[in-house]
Amino acid sequence: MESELNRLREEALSALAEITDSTGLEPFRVRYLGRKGGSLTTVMRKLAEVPKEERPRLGALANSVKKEITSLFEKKKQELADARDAGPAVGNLDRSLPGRYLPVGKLHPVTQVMEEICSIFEGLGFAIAEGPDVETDHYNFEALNIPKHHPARDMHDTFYVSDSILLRTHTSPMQARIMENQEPPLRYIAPGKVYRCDSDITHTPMFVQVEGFLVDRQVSFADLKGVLTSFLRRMFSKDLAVRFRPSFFPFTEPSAEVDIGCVICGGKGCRVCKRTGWIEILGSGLIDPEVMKMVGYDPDEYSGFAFGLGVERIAMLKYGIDDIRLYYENDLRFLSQF
Ligand code: 2NL
Repeated sequence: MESELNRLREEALSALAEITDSTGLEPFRVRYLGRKGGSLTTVMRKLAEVPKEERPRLGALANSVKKEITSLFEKKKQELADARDAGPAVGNLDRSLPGRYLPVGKLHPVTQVMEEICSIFEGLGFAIAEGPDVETDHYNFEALNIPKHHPARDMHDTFYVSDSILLRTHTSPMQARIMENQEPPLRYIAPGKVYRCDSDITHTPMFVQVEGFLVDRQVSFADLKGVLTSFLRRMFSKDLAVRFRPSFFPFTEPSAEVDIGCVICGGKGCRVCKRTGWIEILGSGLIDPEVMKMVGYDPDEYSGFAFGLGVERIAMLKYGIDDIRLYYENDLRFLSQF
């Protein structure tokens, strides 16, 4: 047994010397020091079989071998850990330095909400069309039943580039172009930037709109109500209250503004809904027969509805933002929250 212990000691010490990284530690411990089936444990069990008078000497020897291997094993473990902390020997590399900051960008909150609006309308069968920001007076106004000197032009606070060229005040010029070039049935939305010379807590000179229209045979106001109610309930909540209130737009007749139950106070009345419990969210209506004629459709054959909404306003309600100018000040402390 004595020779067996010495042989085991030699073997363990050379095995330990060959370990060069921490993955070798556990197999070594199990093989030599393990309680179940470890070599030392197995040899020490045999102490019971040796003659009584030999037992104290062999027991002490076995213990010292075990102690030696255990302490060398612990030393090895510490050496490997120190080597790992010191890192590879590459110049004066300081492995305790913090890692490099990798900034991760995000979409602007207005873009996120615009994409959400577009995907809901895509789900309702609408296609997406984008057009130029710089438009002609014809598509921005004339084709939408807003002739020169019409009072509705005053509402639009237009930025003119020249007498007949301007920054679009809404995205509906795109829809006039589509109607001129395609035959019904049509279902389109036009998202994009629009420009109006106006700036205060609820207005910025540039804002994002989504306008849409549907033209087919026998389209009625009920279709408009159904599509817009579905959209708003998908956007806000399944049981959202929605109401349609008579209004006026030059390109639609009849026209309606759409209100939703206040998403801030739940309809009880608060500052955001001005104590009415309702918030105006959309403009809409059945496309005026004059517009249908202008784009070459027979208003007796086809009818349609159209609507428009401001994306910043919807994002303000969704996220509880109270000043529209925050979107465009480019302060990352604000923008990175979405
Ligand atoms: C708004 C605008 C509305 C439209 C926009 C529209 C009209 C036609 C074709 C395509 Cl003829 N789009 N847009 C129609 C009705 C109302 O409202 O600024 N609402 C908050």
